[in-house]
Amino acid sequence: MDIRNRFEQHGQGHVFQYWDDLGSDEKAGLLEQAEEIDLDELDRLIATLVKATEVHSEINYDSLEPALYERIPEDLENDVRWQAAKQAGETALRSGRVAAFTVAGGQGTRLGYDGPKGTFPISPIENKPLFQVFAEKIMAARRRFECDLPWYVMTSNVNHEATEAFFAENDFFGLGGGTVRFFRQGRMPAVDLEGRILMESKGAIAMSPDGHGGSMRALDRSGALSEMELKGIDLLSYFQVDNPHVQVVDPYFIGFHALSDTLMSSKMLPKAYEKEKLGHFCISGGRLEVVEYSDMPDSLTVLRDESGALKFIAGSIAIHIVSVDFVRKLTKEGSTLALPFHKALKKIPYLNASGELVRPTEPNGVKFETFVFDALPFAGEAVIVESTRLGDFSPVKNAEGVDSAKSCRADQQRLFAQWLMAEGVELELDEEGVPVHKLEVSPLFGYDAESFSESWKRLGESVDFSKDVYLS
Ligand code: UD2
Repeated sequence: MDIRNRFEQHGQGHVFQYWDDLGSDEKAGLLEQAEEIDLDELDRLIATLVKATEVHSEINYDSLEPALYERIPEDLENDVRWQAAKQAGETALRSGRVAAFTVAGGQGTRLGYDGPKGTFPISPIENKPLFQVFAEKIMAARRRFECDLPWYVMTSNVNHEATEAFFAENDFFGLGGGTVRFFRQGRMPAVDLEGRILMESKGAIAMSPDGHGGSMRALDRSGALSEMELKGIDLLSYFQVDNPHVQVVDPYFIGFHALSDTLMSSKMLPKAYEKEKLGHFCISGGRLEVVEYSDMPDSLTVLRDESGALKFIAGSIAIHIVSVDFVRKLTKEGSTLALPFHKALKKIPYLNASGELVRPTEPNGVKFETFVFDALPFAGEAVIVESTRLGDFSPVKNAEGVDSAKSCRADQQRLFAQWLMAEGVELELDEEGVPVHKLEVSPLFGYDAESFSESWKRLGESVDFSKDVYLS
């Protein structure tokens, strides 16, 4: 068999070691996985990322400079540039140029939750799952801007069926099945520290999602990109499934992008503390780069300017506007703009030489991933727009502590309290600024200060905040 020979030639013949013991379904499954692997590419990755003693970096850390960004003006309402951006963003939304795009292919290992992360219950009273929170924000934006605003959700082999089933069971949260489109990202084999492909069973290679950078290729291969072009959608509002605070479509941000010549824009937050786990927006060799927190030398992470502020303060919160044209350019046959692979050392269950499954307690292998922000250097002019923490970012990543469900629910309530207090409501807060009685606002009632204020004024009835309150 030709494919077996190819694996032999690349030193990966063991993948078919148990071929004769496999049933026909298992054989078909293994062949399908094997066909997906580009062995030449894998050889290159093993040589450069697994076996090389020194990993080559394009970035010269000695000359790295912080990237500039659009700061939120003190008087936002009267700032000419920001208001022009808002207007441009609203116009783009009203003319149906925008689609929401969620990357939801990750495995959620740190959270310790079994199931697609988007099904994780997160709202403080109603326990709405992450997907429902986004769905309601999308619905609210459709109503406000009178547009179709379709939603594209990238899944992976790990969670595709479960994600689709979850939306079907919940009647697509009222959005209409035809307006939510799911597609799978690609996957990559994991290898051990010598570069041998790891097997998870006799008939299956240990494969994992190819990173959120895989979204570019997956948009193209799934046909979603062509579909968007046909519908006249040219802007994608990109966000991660783990962040219920995100403004799924933010007119200011969309507008800054639309008014510029860039092909990809990003939101930033000033880092809350030195080691916060956010990528850093930097300029390297004249181009915008995001340097991931794990790659940034400590000496730069802690560096401060004359005013005492962190020098590399602009943190990436993984919210972008991506032009559809850009995805086309990146994925075009023969494009030289390939996103680089990164390696992640992981504990990967594997079949040992005697054919037994081993669950390692120490990292034993490498997974390969691409990152979407590595497209930024190819996007032209850098457009980075500041956001507010409560207004856009409080992710659910860990089972406990920072970025956990608990911290996220507290942040949601801080935000809702902020909106209410701006309307003159007095609330009892604990010493951490969280309302003593639970508070939840449906995105259909208000998804930002402005939309909340409008609904609140229309409500015209008094609300008793001495008990838990859900405004919907
Ligand atoms: C990411 C960023 C970090 C910061 C932070 C904000 C990277 C490498 N780092 O950190 O700089 O912006 O987010 O929260 O991205 N995903 C897929 N497919 C994959 C892998 C991931 O869809 O193959 C999705 C995943 O479902 C999640 C998101 O990408 O929505 C982030 O993935 P992560 O949890 O690995 O990223 P994290 O927290 O290390």
